[in-house]
Amino acid sequence: MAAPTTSKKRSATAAEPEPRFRWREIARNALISRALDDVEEATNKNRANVPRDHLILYQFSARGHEVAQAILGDLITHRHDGVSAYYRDRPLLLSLGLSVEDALASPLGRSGGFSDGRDIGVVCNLPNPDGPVVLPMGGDVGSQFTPCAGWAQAITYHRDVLGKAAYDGAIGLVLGGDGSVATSGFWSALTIATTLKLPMFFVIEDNGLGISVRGDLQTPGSDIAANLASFANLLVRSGDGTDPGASAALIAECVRHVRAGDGPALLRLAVPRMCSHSGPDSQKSYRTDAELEADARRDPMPKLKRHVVPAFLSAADWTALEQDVEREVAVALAAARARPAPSAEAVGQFVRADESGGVAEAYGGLSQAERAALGGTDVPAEGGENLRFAEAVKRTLARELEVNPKALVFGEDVGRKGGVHLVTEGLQRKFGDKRVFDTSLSEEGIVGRAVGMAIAGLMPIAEIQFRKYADPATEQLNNCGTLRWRTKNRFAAPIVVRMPGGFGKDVGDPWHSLSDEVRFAHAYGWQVAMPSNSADAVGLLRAAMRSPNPTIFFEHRSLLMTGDGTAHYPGDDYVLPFGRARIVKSGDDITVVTWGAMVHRCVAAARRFGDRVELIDLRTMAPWDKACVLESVRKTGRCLIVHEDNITAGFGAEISATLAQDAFWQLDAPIERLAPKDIPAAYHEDLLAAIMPNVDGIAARIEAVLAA
Ligand SMILES: Cc1ncc(C[n+]2csc(CCOP(=O)(O)OP(=O)(O)O)c2C)c(N)n1
Repeated sequence: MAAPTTSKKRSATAAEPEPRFRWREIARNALISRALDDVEEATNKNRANVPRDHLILYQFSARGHEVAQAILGDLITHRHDGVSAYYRDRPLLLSLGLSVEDALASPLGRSGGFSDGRDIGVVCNLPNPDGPVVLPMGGDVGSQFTPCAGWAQAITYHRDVLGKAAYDGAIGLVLGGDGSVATSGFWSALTIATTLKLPMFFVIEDNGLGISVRGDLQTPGSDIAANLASFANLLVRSGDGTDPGASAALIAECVRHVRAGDGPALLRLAVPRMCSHSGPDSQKSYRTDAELEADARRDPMPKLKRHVVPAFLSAADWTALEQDVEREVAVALAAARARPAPSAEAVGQFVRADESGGVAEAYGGLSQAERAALGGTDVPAEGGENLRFAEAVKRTLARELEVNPKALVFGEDVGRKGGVHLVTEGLQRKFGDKRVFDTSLSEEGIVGRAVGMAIAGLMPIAEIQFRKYADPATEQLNNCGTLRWRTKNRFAAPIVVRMPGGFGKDVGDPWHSLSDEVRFAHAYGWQVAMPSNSADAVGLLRAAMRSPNPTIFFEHRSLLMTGDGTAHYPGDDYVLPFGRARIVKSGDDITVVTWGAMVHRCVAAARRFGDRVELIDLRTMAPWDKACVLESVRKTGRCLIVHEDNITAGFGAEISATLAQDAFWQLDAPIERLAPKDIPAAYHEDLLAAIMPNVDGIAARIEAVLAA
């Protein structure tokens, strides 16, 4: 973990009077930012003579934005402040402790830095151990908002539920451009922050352009502050981000408001974009010379100098500061260029947590010590009562809420109603509405919030009402999956996302019955479980809630709605490790591999063949138990894979490919798959039955493969 080279000397409290800004520091950070932009832009312009490894492929300047950010950074001093920023926010990061060398080395793709060459240099993060923390940024505009809402809600949780007074006065700060106010992430986070009155500060750096698109297409009239004037529970301010005095006053007012616990604030700061959108962007097609000149005249740097000299620094001090900065940047540039290229051998590390020991813990999730203290056993307890699937999940959630004070359960209708599948029924009454709660109707908000909470050290268990309704959360899910890898283990967000999917009791439809578990198995970084019975559900859900990796936990609708999957309760401490398939029944002549609700249909079909069928319940798709499947198929010589998801590129294709490669010489017949022929689940039971593999159909295919 890179140590910050500067540390924050002052700490802010809610009761602090009008802050005294450290204008010398502000000037230094703004000057460094400008000097970094100069160096990078010059290199990019003259790229013909520049060696490849001195080039910055994704160069974004903060030119015009830097003064307001440096002022803002001066007030972000609380140990538990969390900052969620975007690609034009390097000046703010400099004031939060980013070293100048890292600031240059990361865009150059050198070793160390934000990601050790894995991510573009403007997508930053800063796991300052003593805070403030800069959450891992995303490349997608708008994705920064909801994790910040999660961080802000986690502040209130640490303070009010866990009783940690040290969180008092901490805030979540999120920044975005004027284009970002059109994103769903912005509105989702605004809703979360205002409905819950969270300590969250939105800063919109309004340069009037989103690449080339004008602000009036992002929000009517181009002024998000004006449009939000009547938004409840929100302090709204707007001003000139090039005027240091005015910016400082507005920033101070908003920060004070949020730190005092008076709810969220939004500040729009008008700034010029004195640069192209990014290195390769030519502005010629969408900005006139007159517009460029007008923006150049709004340069905040001369205004900063006038504000600071002579009131806070002498002219000589300013000149000396400029010279210091020039030297510092030159030294840092030489050091950054001299850093070795990142190691290609290590590129596969940290897609998931490295649990081999000896590896530094990432920022986020439970600590190893907390996980160890929770304990657990993979030996199921004897004599447990028979429990239906939904009851088993509920009991597991309740138990974890009891033993892990950092666990939270939330989602749409999860609180008062107990979930539309009644899986969380009664949990809010028992554990209170801070730990089990309803959310606003935004899946992006549910998952993004979970990510922010996990980074803040909590164990969020989010419910998505139906698999299909995770679609709006796709961006957050994907970003969560890559988070550990792209920060080279600096950060992690181990969350659990529970989602019912698959056909119901004799009903289906394209909205409530999706079962495309393969999507998550295909995504980076996720664990995926699809249990077929309540005992496995208990063990896998507990494993997920204790895991350093994020997990998709499928709850099959037909198991929630019927008695299928009823099993003995395996105990309060039962943990079933991922990647351990179950041989449901042994047999000699064919291996049937399946998972989820299809297990029950396959059991019924297999019964017709006595000892000939070996039936494997895969239980988890990521990771999946290759060894178990291979061993079985090498023994039987035949394999049928049955699943409910589409046949084309379904998970069965992955299993087939593995078998074709690693068990080819032991096969006595072609590997077969039985799955819906790429038709969505239908409503009428006759249509649904025509699509889904059924007992007779499975039996017929087993017969055919045996005869092949
Ligand atoms: C979800 C998403 N869509 C599109 C893009 C491509 N893109 C990158 S920056 C940008 C414009 C953002 O403008 P704004 O939020 O105003 O920030 P500014 O660059 O002006 O500071 C776009 C469209 C992206 N990164 N993410």
